[in-house]
Amino acid sequence: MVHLTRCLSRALKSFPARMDHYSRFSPSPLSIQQFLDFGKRDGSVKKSFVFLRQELPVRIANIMKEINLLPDSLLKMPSVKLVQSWYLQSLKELLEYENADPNNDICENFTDRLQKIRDRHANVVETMAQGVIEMKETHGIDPQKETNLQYFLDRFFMSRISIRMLINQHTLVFGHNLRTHPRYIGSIDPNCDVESVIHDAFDSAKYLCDQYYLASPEMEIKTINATCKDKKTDVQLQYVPSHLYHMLFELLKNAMRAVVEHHGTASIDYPPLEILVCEGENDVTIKLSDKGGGIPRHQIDLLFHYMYSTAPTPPQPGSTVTAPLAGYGYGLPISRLYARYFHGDLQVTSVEGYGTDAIIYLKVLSGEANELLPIFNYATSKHYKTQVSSADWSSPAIHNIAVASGPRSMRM
Ligand code: P4A
Repeated sequence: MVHLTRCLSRALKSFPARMDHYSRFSPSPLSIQQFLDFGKRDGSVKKSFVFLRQELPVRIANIMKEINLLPDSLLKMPSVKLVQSWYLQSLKELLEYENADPNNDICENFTDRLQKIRDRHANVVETMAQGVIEMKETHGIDPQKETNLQYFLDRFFMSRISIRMLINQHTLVFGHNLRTHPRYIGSIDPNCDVESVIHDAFDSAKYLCDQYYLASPEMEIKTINATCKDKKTDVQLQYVPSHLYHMLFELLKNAMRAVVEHHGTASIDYPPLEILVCEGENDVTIKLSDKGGGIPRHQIDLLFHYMYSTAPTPPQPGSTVTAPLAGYGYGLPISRLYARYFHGDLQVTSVEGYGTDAIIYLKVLSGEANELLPIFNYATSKHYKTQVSSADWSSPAIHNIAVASGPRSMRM
């Protein structure tokens, strides 16, 4: 007993050192092609185990280091502490495999462990959002803090997306679970049909919209395969359908809400959502156009701000709350992260008074679709320390600041 306690305390003491060790490695991004190759041909559970027991601690340690750069006012919030404790626990559990012999038993045990880790982190987004709300309520927020928080949350949630991708691939390819989709390699569909994902996301968004407003607009899809000479028009690519679904569901909810609220719930004939799917040589582009009245240009950026989100209270276990159609949740910022994760993008442009276009860009070539991962290094900590300054552009409201005498053109 005394021995065990001593071992444990020694392990805990050396723990920051282990974390430092792993945080000094840069994460290794994989492409969709590499994920596929691994799940199809070279896939051995041992190889995957040996890769993940290094790569998962690297990604976790990198982001844990970055969490430590957050302002104290946020770090002290109970929700943030809880999230930190999950990361710490998961890192500890993964480090148990550091020197393990990659035999069948260990590999099987590792796969089970990954599933437990994934479950532990299921509510990270809601809990982190809660922490931000707690901080806003107790300490308030200034522009500097807000900029840093936006920067952090983008990187933190991107890291989470990437860690879940690794865990999902390993557990789906090598675990015992029944395969729900025979075509899939883990969570990747080698023939992901864009139009059918649009239909799935549309049905779900329409269901919510009908429930909420008792009305909903239709959609019209136009598909162009610009690279095919034989006029084969369906657009397919190697992609993660659940990621695409997430983005489309979010954008369709927004578009439906804008259309119904702009035209009123009494209207019968809403202008349909127009969706263009086009495959070029580089990009698969999906453009959603609605005639929902649009939003002013200065509000576009706000759509992607975590801080403008209202309180999404963490769901109580077992509860079945009906989500509002499109609250200012984290839906859009996280959808953009999904797009950027494999080097695509998500952009929103609007014509105020008319309607909004939202565009998703995806890489056609799975070899170019590399993970985009945050790296913790010196530049990262510098970013958190640098003050936001916009002192070298005029601002409309300030006319009465005394300036040093002398011709303006000579001031540097
Ligand atoms: N007009 N256009 C959009 C919204 C309004 C819009 C809107 C009022 C704003 C916030 C919101 C949902 C809709 C759109 C498509 C988009 C984004 C915004 O992709 O028509 O909730 C976050």
